[in-house]
Amino acid sequence: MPTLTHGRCARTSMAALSVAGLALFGVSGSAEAAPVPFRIEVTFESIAFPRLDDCDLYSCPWAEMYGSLYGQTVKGGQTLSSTVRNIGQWGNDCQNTGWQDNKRPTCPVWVKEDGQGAGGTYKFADRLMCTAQSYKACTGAYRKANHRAVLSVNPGESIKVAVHAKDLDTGSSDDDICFASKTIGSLDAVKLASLDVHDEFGQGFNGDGACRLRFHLKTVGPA
Ligand SMILES: [Ca+2]
Ligand SMILES: [Ca+2]
Repeated sequence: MPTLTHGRCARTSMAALSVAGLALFGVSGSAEAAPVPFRIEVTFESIAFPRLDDCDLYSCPWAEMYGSLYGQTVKGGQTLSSTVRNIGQWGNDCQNTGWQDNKRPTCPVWVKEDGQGAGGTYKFADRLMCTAQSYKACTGAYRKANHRAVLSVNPGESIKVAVHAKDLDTGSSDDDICFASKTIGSLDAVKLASLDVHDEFGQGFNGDGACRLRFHLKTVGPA
């Protein structure tokens, strides 16, 4: 592609040079200086809850979770692009389901603290999630293996992976059980060309939950 572009500019320059040679060099130069974006695949791998507490009078190491996962490009404190995966549906109070169930994808999902019954590490590939542009509404159907998203990232930008998950409560407002993010970057062209990063982040115990989320960033090509 660079060769074709350059060739096209070269042919144009032969025709236009006699009219406005210096101006043409200016246009050609700015085109070549434009940053080259890279395609970076974000994989939301898993979430675990080292601690959950959903009771007032005695320990209840579980929660009825719903929430959103975010893969974003950011620069200078501004979010440039955002792709979202929703688990359950914010504001939808209905009977919870199991992590791998195919029923009631818009309802909260039952999660347990590490080491409690079926609790442990929950893989996002196994959970019905919908693609979205915000936590508010899906833009696609709920499906499993919907845990990857591709971002277009320019040199100088950073990649932010974030999660906001809540525990549904009746009789009181819902609790944050995983509200955290991690930013990788800024990333230059050399790093973006061969990015392959496994990382994790989470939330310390806030009285309702503590969490740990694992993710993977990998270059899959030029944009
Ligand atoms: Ca609660
Ligand atoms: Ca609850």
